[in-house]
Amino acid sequence: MFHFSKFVATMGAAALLATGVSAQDMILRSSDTHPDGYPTVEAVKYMGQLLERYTDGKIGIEVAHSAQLGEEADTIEQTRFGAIDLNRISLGPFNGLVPATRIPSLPYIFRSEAHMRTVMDGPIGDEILAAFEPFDLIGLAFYDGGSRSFYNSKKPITSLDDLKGLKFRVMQSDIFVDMVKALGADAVPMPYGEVYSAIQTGVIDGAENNPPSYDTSGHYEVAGYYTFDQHLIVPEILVMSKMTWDKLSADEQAAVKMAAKNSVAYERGAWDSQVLASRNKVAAAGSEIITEIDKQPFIDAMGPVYEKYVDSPELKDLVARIQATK
Ligand code: GTR
Repeated sequence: MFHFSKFVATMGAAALLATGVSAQDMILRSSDTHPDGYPTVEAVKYMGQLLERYTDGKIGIEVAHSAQLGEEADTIEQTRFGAIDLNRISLGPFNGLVPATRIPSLPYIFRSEAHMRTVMDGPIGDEILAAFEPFDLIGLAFYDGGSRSFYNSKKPITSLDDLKGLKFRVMQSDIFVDMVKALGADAVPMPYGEVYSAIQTGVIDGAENNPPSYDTSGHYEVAGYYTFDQHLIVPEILVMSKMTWDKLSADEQAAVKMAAKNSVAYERGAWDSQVLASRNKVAAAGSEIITEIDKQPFIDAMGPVYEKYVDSPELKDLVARIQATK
């Protein structure tokens, strides 16, 4: 949906002419669960600046951060129906809708964050972006969401044994429920915005996320033990509503794609600095960060998850191609 700039509405065209200020014809509204200043929020703002430049000021972007437009699972539907133009969101909540997103959401599918970036920058990333179109969404670009690890309020986790009996919040996708079960713990799928109070009130013992989310959500205040087991490296995606996309001219569509692609390096730069800043901040606040952990038993436990979700020849091939990517 396009929104005429508030600026035009309040000043009126005559006033604009008089002041020589040009206003955008359309503002695309973009959703993000994270607060202002978070790398993904800043990257979409940066994309907006590029888009304004590429369209001679005609199209801009307004980022509705801090889940103002709803929790991720709900914003997917709103984006499909055109109530939200752009959405920066994890691939996780798409697992039920877009089968190809299951593969980069599998535990330990990427050997490292660098491997993830290489895969998503190449032909496999393009295929996954294209897989959104039948679901009324246009995949524009992938951002980095780092590695996700477990944190909890009870005790330091240094081995699989320590996970037993603990209950963790996961994103709303069955893959993550099965992943936690395969590791011997319990999982509760829950919207991101409910996690803080669920830990605080003891409904769950902890959750799993990357250091910037652990920091900016405040979860470190209620769950002081963070273990770098790095079980997931789930890319973030920026999608556009196909309803919005279809209203753009071919030139405008190309400008949107280019602006999105050219914001990726910006996000990655901001991401890398934020990971360091968040690690330092939570450590200074008293979190115990456990980095010495043997990941091999965690990796070995994931067999049943792969068996269940890599359930077609196409998905098996995708896994093999990701693993073969250097
Ligand atoms: C963050 C991710 C969000 C959201 C959140 C969650 O790392 O950037 O898009 O998926 O995790 O756990 O819900």
